[in-house]
Amino acid sequence: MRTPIIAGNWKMHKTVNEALDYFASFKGAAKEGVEIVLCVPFPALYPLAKEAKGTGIGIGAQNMHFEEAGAFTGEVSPGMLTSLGVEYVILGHSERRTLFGETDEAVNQKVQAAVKHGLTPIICVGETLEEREEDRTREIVRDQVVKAISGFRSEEVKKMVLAYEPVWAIGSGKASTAEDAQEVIQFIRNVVADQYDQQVANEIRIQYGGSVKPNNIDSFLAQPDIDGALVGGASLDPESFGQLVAAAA
Ligand code: G2H
Repeated sequence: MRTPIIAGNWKMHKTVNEALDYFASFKGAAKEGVEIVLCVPFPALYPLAKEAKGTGIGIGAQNMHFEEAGAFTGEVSPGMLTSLGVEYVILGHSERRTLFGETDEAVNQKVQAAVKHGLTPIICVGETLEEREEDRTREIVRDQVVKAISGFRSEEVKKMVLAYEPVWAIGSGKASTAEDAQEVIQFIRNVVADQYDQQVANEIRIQYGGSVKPNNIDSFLAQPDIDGALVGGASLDPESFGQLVAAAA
C-alpha cells in the first residue's frame, strides 16, 4: 500500500562533473513501484534536476533555511530549491543536529517551510549510543518526531517521509538489526497515530537509515513498517545504489 522510497544522501561528496558522470550511469536504474531520490550537495542540484527530468528520479537537497530570504549568509531558501526543480529536502539529519547545532524547533520551522513550498521533507530522527544504552531510545525518538511534525494538517503529514537513523549506526558499518529497527519504526508509527490519527500513521512512509548496504537491505525491507532506506555511503557508487533500488522494486 505504501510505495517504498530509497533515498541517497551523498553528504559532502562529488563535484558537479562527478555528479553528472554518476547520473549518466545511474539513470537507467529507475524502477516501477519504487520512489528514488538523490539528495546531493547544493552545487549539483541544478544540473542534476535538469538531467533527472522525465527519468522518474527525484532530486533532493540535504538542508535549507526556513526563511524566504534575508540576511542569512551562506544559507539557501526553500524557494531557491524549488526554482531549480528540487522536490525533496532532508531535514534534521543527525549530522546537522550534532555538528551544526540544529534544534527540534528549527527542524519544525524547516518542515513548515518545506510543506509551504511543496517540497517533500525527509525528516531524520534517532538516538545516540549513550541514549540507547540508557534505555531512552523511545523517549528521544518520540520527542523528535512530535516536535518535527507538530502544527500540520493530516493531509500534509501523510505526504512527509520520516527516517529513523540511530546515530550509532550512521557511517559506522554497524547497522541496527532489522528487528530492532522495525520495533522503533513501529513505535514511531504509533506516535504519529497518537498525534494525528491511524490513517495518517498508515500512510506516512518511514525509512531506516544507517549503514544500509546491498547485503543487508533485504532484511530491512522485509519488515512490515519499514518503507525504504536513507542511504549514505552505499549511495555514492551508482552500481550499489542501483542494487538497493532493485531490492525495493
Ligand atoms: C546515515 C546514512 C545516510 P550511512 O547518515 O543518511 O549514512 O548509510 O553512510 O550510514
